[in-house]
Parts: sequence; structure tokens; C-alpha cells
Amino acid sequence: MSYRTPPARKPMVREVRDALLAARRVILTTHLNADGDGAGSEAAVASWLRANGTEVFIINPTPFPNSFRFLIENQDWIVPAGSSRARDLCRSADLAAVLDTGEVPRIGRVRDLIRDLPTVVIDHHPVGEKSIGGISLRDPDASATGELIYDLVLAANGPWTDHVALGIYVAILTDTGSFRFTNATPDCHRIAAEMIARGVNQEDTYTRVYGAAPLRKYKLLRHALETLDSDEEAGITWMTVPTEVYEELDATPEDLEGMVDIPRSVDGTQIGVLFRKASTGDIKISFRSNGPVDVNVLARRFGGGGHVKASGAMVAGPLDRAIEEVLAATRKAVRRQANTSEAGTE
Ligand SMILES: [Mn+2]
Repeated sequence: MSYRTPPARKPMVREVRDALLAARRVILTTHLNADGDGAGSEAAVASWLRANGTEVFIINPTPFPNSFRFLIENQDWIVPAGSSRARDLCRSADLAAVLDTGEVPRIGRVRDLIRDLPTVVIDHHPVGEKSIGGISLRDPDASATGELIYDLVLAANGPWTDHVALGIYVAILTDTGSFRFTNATPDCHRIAAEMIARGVNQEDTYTRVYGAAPLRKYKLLRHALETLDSDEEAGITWMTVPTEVYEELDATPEDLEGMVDIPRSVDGTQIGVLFRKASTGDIKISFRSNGPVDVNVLARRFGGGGHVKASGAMVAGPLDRAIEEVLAATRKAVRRQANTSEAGTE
């Protein structure tokens, strides 16, 4: 059985494909602290549209992660959001494409840069309260935004450049936790298989994505592990990134990638939580759910959001008060879920 774009998705795919192919200069962006799905999707769209003769630039709200630069065919396509070049490019562009988020607060300062441009959104998150307008290809059933990029390139009949295949592969690889999570659907395996057939080297790619961490990442982790704690009764495990060590080591948000998987991987954990102080002084929270509790709903209570099993939010400091408040709300969410399940079985 080979992959087919789900029928319900097809009209959106065509509309977004046509908008992208009609533009002469396109600005790509993604959410704050781009992950493998955001960066991989940008890499694939940039390579695909460039091969079609479109001018494409990547302007993200936070610096493009160094660890994902190898995905981008030409580093000159990446333009810092604060530069005058970014302003000029946005002023002369036809279209902005927002990838792997559809929410205004998630694109930070880029919002102002693309305010006057027609916008397309390509995303697999559930639609939130501060949704970005314009035409869209949104499907929460997609394993990753990279899967929707595959649909677009398929609908356009390519071209399948090396960087299109690599970007899509890394987007799916990283957003499915290396094909471990429930979003690692048969369809995303089919797409990944095709990308390997198109030349992606899975071993090299895995090493570049997961096997090239700076030493400071593990030094930071060593200190973070000292804070690992749990409420075994509620099934909540949490960890805090120590602010002073983070600053001393000159760590970056990239160094925190995957850290929340440690509390979530403790036996008996329903919800894993990671706390850290952001540069703004606010406290960033990451939630991961192993069970039936919807952490998207939980994160939204704090003005954040995400997916059912993975979400995040930002709350005001100080850190200890934030931890207390968030853990109280998390316990409540666990209790509420337990009550619903009980009621459901009666
Ligand atoms: Mn994603």
C-alpha cells in the first residue's frame, strides 16, 4: 500500500500549492526556537520553491538553530529577523508562509515583518485562539508539518531535490520522537521510506541530528538531573533547568531539546514537566503526556498550547511559585481525567 494524500486534505493542498507557486518572492517562517519539524519543513519548502525559480528566504523569530543548518541548501537564504535586509525582503515579497505553527504569539517579532503580506499557514497543531489568518493547510492528523510539505511537493510533481527529501525526513524523524510516538503513523513511515529511497542516508542523518551535541548540553543536564522529583501518586515527574548553570555554560534553547523526555520516561509517569527560566524572566514550561491527559488543554490554561501529548506555556516568575501553581493545576488535570475515565466505564 503506497501513500496517498488523505482526500479531506486535498483541496487545501491544491490551494496552498497554487499560492506558493504563483509567488515570486516568498518569506518562510516558523515558531520561536525552531525544532526539527519547523527547520526541516523550511529547508524542504525553500529547496523546492528555489528549484522552481522562486526567491525564498527564511526569517525566523529566533536565530536559526546551528544544529539544523545542514538542512538548508544555501546558508544565504537564512536572514536574521532583526536585520534591515529582513525588513527590505519582507517589503518586496509576495507571500509569507508560516510553518509548524498557526498562532500569532508563536512567531514573535516576525508578525510585524509580515503583517502586510498575504499569508499561508501550513501546520499540524490544533487551531488555537490567536490563529493566523490567510489560506491554510492545517491538519492535526498529520504526523508532522513535514508530512504536509510532502503533500505539497507531491501535488506539484516535485522537483524532489536532495534537500527536499532530507528536510521532510528530518521533520518527520524529530516530530515522531524517531518514530516512537503515536503520531508515527503508517503514512509517515511510508513517506520516510520514500525519502530514504530518494537518497536520504538514515544513519548519517541520525548522527547529525542526535549524535552531535555540544558538551555543555550534558553538563547542563547533569545539574538539571539533581532537581528531578516526582509525585508518584499523581504520576507527575518534573525537572528544572538551573538558571545560574544555564548562564554560566552559555547554554542555548537548543541544548534543552529532548530534556523533557527524561521526566516523562520515569516509570509510572503520566505527565512529565520541564521548567526553566527564559531570558525574559518568565518561566517556560514543557508538558509531555504518556497517558490520556490532554496537555494541550492544560497548557492553554496558562496561555500556551501545542498537541494532546506535547505542549508548552510561559508563565510569570518567580520560579518556585510557577512550579507550585503548575504542579497544582497538573494534579487537578490528572484527577479530572481519572474521574472522567471512571464515569465512562460505569
Ligand atoms: Mn511539528
